[in-house]
Amino acid sequence: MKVRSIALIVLIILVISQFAKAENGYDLWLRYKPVTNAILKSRYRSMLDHVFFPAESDRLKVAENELGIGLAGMIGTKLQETTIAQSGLVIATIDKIGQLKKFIPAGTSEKIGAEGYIIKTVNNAGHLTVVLTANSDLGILYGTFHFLRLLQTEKSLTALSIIDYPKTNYRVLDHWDNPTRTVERGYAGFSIWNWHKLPGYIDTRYLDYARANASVGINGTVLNNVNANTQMLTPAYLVKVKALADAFRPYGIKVYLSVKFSSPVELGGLKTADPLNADVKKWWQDKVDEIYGYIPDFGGFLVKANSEGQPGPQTYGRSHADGANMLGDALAAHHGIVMWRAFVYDDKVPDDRAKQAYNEFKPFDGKFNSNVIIQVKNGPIDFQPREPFHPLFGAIPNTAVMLEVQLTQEYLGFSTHLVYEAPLFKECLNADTYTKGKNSTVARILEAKDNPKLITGMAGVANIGTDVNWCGHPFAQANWYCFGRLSWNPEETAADIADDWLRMTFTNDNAFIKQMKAEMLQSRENTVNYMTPLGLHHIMSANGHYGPGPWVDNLGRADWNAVYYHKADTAGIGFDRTHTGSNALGQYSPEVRNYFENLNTCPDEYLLWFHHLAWNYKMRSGKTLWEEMVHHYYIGADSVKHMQQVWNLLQPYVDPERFNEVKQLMAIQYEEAIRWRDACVLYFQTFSRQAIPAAYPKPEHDLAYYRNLRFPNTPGQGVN
Ligand code: BDP
Repeated sequence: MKVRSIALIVLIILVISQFAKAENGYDLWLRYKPVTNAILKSRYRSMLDHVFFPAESDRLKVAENELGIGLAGMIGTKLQETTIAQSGLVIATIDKIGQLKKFIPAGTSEKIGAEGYIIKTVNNAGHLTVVLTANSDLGILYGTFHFLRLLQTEKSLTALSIIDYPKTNYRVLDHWDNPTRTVERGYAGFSIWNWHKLPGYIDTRYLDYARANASVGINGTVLNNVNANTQMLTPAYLVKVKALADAFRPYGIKVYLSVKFSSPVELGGLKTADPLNADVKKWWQDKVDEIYGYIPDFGGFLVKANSEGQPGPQTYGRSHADGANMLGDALAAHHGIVMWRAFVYDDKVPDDRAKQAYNEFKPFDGKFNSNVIIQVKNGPIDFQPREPFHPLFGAIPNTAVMLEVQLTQEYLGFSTHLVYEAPLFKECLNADTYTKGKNSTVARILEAKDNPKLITGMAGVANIGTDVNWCGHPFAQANWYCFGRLSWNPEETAADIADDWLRMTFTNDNAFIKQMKAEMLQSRENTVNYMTPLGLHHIMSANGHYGPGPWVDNLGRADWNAVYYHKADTAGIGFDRTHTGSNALGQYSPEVRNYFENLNTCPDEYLLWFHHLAWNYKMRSGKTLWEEMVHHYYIGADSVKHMQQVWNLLQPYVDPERFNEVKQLMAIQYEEAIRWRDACVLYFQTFSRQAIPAAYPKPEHDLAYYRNLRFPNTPGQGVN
């Protein structure tokens, strides 16, 4: 009896301790689990048992606190403060590192600027010391996260020589969050901003959000939807915005607001929002001054104007430059900026929507104020699984330009599909625009290397919500993470970032890393294959964009319909954007234009984006276009099955909670991939009039079945 009750107690303790270890994903990549390599751990311990870290400011206290959590978790030591001479780790701004200054090479302080840092192992009078130094407290904060990452990824500390600084100025998350707490295109629950409880209640989630952002160098957050509600500019909301700004400040994060161009009418009672009208200018100036009264380091405005029904300067016969500069003038004295979106398309449907942004902005190159930056989506249509780079990159060399990417997976399977987006972002960043000769990459343009006086930046549409793991899918966290890393340094590789993220988020075990990294790097191509292979685009279902809808042909305007984009008929398929078609290719440099226009060089990946081709067109593979398309749909779906198999094999390396969560999500992804495949193949078959090659399994249902499926209440259709 006694033995049995002891056994029971032991069992209960075991169960409880399992629970205590439950991994729900909340800690993101900041888990700080014990270092598993015993030799490394003891080296870390002997080096880091004494630290010099004078932390006077709020920002330094945040860094010191993070270091404390990290060291306690990873090597089980407490922060012991001592003198520089006795420390194995010295963290302080350059003016405070005393005799260790001699180890900082001449010119480095200028190079790292206001946000960069140096991490260097030096011989400190006979013993090795890691010096982490910067010009500012913010540099120290970023450097501290980098230092912790070295431990998280189990790197040696004995010969460090890191000089790191951001290559862009504004590294911003755009939340498409509404005051109702719904999130437009959000698939991870509701908005994390609890407007009702603000300003009185500061949820610890806000601080964890700020920590996560600071850990990857994100320095700004636009709190509300680009389809902006004017409420945000009222005093009742500004005090709430101020509370968030105060909470984020120690982490180096500024807040921004999306504003509606017609606010002077809707909030101010004016008759017009004409940007050249004196009363309108005054209204905005007063509003901006009021905001800075609450938030002295407010970041500025994000504006969606004359797009998808939003008002803008063109409503009053004025240009984008007139509108943006008027707001820029109002913000200038406070050092705020305007992020003016180039995602414009108005009610007059053009011959090709892909051309509209270029046509509207190119004439105004050099006409924007220096605190205005044009925010350009990676491709000319709309965050599709694959698009060529946007022709505006490099086309407006005298205008500040920032890249906008979408982290939330509106067109990439919501939060049930595993899609690592860094390869997508890198495809755009590495694209050569040839606008200043060879090697005029988008990354180079974003970094303003040829025009250093321009401000620079990158924006990511956030994939964050109230789900306990923040992003809905454990692997979607990698998209938040890689956005930060790439906005800090667009030259980093998708593979290196995935490597770090996997180590920090799961384990340092190389067997796991090797296989899962390969799956992550392949995942975006998988999804392109089962959704939109060979340059197809915008064939998602109407409005909610959930699942396939290549048949959509009844929406209010031509360029909202799938049929507008694929143009399939019995003769062939694809959007002719060459000189015989819309000539959207005419917006690119001659080298790029020729490359895509010439069928001998145009990569298969972009084929139907730029060309309308016959179903029997011979592909490089020897297959016909029809056969090739079918092949891509099938290998796309098969690749998800492969990913499932790999994941199952990796079970021993992953905690049960996240293992099961990902396993279930992959099963959903597989089902949806099959649905995409079968629906698209059957639909396009009505035009090609050719059989699905016998080698492939036949679709389970007929086309009518897929067309009639309805999915009410799919997430992401926020109420503004
Ligand atoms: C589209 C989304 C829409 C956004 C729009 C934008 O479907 O909800 O408002 O982008 O970027 O992809 O403004």
